[in-house]
Amino acid sequence: MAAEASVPSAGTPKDGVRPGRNDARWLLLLWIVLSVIGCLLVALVWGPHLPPGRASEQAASQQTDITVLGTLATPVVIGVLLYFGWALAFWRQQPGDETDAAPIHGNTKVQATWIIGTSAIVLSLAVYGTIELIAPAGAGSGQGPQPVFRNGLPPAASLTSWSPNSNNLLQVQVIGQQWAWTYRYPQFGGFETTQLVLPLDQPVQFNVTSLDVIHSFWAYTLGVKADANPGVNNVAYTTPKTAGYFQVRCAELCGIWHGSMYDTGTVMSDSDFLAWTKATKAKMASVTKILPPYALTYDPTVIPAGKINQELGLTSAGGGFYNPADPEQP
Ligand SMILES: [Cu+2]
Repeated sequence: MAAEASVPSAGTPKDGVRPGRNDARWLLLLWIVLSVIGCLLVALVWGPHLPPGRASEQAASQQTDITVLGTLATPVVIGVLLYFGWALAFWRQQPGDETDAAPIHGNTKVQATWIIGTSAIVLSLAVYGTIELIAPAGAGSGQGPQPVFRNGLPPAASLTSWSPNSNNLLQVQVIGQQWAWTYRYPQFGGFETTQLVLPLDQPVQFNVTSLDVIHSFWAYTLGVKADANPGVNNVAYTTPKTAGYFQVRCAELCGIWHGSMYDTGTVMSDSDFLAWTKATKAKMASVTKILPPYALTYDPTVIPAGKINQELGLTSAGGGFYNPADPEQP
């Protein structure tokens, strides 16, 4: 305990100065009692309410990590505040006392305690943090096109079909564009929609990309945050554990309407999810057939604008899709 640093080497009880030895004992006792209370409060009372919650496996793992870090930091914070408060209350300059305090240096016990204590805390947290960052399938973060940390999840066996509880990951492509998210479901005919719907308790692989600038797909209550880069497929995993709604935001300043890249996703039962995919596939059929074929990345400059305009009954000058090859368009 750093309190020993305050022990005056030649301190005397005269002139209203309290004996240092008692201070150290009191500080140590108070620190232990307050730390035990503080750690219990942080771990058991505050912990379950810390973000990002427990709506997915990845989110739950992140909440546990934050609770562990918060609990370990509590004795440190209490130690600093207690020492500071004690110094203010009892070690302040006495009225009429113009002398300096006794100089202290070279306290080997305090120095060794400090160096060993802080080294142990920092190094053990570095190991814990590193393991936790990668163990739960990359902790929900984007791992690039070839994810190393899969947490036992299999690669997608089929890109043309999916059924619940199969050995085949559900693929959801997240496409960022100024200024909206769209989602493509390759295993259900490749339809593209503005609704993000996921089945409960099923592992999901997000393939995140962008059509223009850098965005960041942030479904924070699912514990997922992955950059959406043009020309890059960025893979992130989640397994939703709570049915209901979750928020999606863009976490990368991507232009003037960045703030409007805000979505509400839905987690529903397997049967509801399958019914939704069936209905959406049918509803979007006319659009799906003019979309570019499903791919992990897209080059928006080669999207067949003419074909799309033709399918939609628009002329190229009629305000249809922007075609950079068309000199009539701005
Ligand atoms: Cu954005």
